Amino acid sequence: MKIFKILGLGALLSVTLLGKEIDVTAYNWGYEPKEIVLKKGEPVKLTLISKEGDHGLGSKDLGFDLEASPGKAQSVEITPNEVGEYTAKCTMPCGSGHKKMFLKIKVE
Ligand SMILES: [Cu+2]
Repeated sequence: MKIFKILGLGALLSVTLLGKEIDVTAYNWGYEPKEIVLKKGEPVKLTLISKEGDHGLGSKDLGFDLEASPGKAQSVEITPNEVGEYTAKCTMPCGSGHKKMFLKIKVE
């Protein structure tokens, strides 16, 4: 019983201190996952990781622009303020599939 309480407290603390974290992995040419869901008013740390090549991930509406290359990830903390469906795109010309790189971001 005691252990469960401690675990519960630990989970609560990490959520309070760190907030939500989402990793997005870019490859030639797309993102994994293809869609993420955020909560309105809830801060989230978004990290872009690249598995191959240089890629970006940006959304003007949500106010971020990340760039990553293998071994060099980049993070940003955002707090979406409006419910809706957004599309983030690759912001770095990265080759023939560049224009097909989209990530759907749903804010609930
Ligand atoms: Cu690109």
